[in-house]
Amino acid sequence: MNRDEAFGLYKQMLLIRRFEERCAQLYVEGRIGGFLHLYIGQEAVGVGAMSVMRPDDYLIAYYRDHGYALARGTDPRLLLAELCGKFTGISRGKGGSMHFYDVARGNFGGDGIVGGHLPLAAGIGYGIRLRNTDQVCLCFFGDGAVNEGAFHEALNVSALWDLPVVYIIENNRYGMGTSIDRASSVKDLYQRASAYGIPRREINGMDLLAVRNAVTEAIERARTEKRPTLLEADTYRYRGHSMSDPGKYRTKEEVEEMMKSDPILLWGKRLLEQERFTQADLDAVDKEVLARMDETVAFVEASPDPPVESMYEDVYVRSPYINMKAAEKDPAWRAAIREDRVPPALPPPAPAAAPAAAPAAPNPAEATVQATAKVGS
Ligand SMILES: Cc1ncc(C[n+]2csc(CCOP(=O)(O)OP(=O)(O)O)c2C)c(N)n1
Ligand SMILES: [Mg+2]
Repeated sequence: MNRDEAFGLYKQMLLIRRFEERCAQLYVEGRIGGFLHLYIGQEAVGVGAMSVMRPDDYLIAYYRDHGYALARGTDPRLLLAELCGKFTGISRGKGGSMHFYDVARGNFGGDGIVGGHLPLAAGIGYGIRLRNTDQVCLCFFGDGAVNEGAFHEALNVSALWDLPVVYIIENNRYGMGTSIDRASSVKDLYQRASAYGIPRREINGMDLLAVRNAVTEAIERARTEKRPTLLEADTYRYRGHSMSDPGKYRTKEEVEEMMKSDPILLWGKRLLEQERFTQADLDAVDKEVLARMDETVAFVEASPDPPVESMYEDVYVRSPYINMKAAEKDPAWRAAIREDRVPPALPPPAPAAAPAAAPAAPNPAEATVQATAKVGS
């Protein structure tokens, strides 16, 4: 990795952090509806893994999915618009936080059912095998998913059919308010792969370089040997499970202790000590990211709400498996299948010279808001 690339990854992690801090604010203001699960603290996993994928590879993830879309290069304006239910959103405002899809970038999105997308990842892997390409699929999920039957089904067929899928557990120690100690008989979650003869490894998920190295090795195995891997990235979420979680199942001291190994701080330290960047360089990029967020919010504020008719759109797809003759007699189907609804062309982001309006937290790890709003998932 060269110096510019190292700096670019810092900027990506910072963009995710600042994007989500802004999301928390907008949620409290009632401008984001539905659920909101923040990735803050876990950025090194998504950014590290994404940085070694090829543009034609695939990813599929769980509901804590903002970081993957941003690291994969989806425009933050489309993502924030999605969160605010705007028609300019990446899923036309119908998906919200848990459903950031971007087909052009091979992003099969977030999934709200714990473990539900693991068999889909196996299916993507099977599709790759059938087309006989050397693509791979990365599949991200939480520690809670390893106790779901779907995890075991997916791992079994992936090993049996030699599927090029890299399964990545983001072990943040809790599934909602239940600690891993109360949920799993085996604490080393990666060892579960041994039951299926799948290569496995545990990594420090706060260390971007460790993530990159392990994912590089796993991707190489998937591409060349067509074999799956299970990685367990040890990480931590600073915020509650979702915005409605007051976090009473853990102590403030525990959270503060974990923040000492904040992935952005650690990577920033590396840039200063090994790559000859200065603190002024890091501050400047933070300003640039904050200005980009102001611009993102302005775009969303100027965006229209979805028209009522759009409620009936995006319900069906044309498919060889559907009786098209019967379907096309149905006016609702015909309305739903309109194919002229492509996302609007976006103007390029303005140059990032404007000073940030939102106050910069001096230390990204300190900017925590334990907001309480709706009760639920
Ligand atoms: C099948 C299923 N069971 C329960 C839920 C409710 N639920 C939503 S998130 C969650 C916790 C999952 O924790 P984990 O997999 O560790 O991911 P994290 O939120 O910690 O990132 C639960 C139980 C669900 N969405 N789907
Ligand atoms: Mg968890």
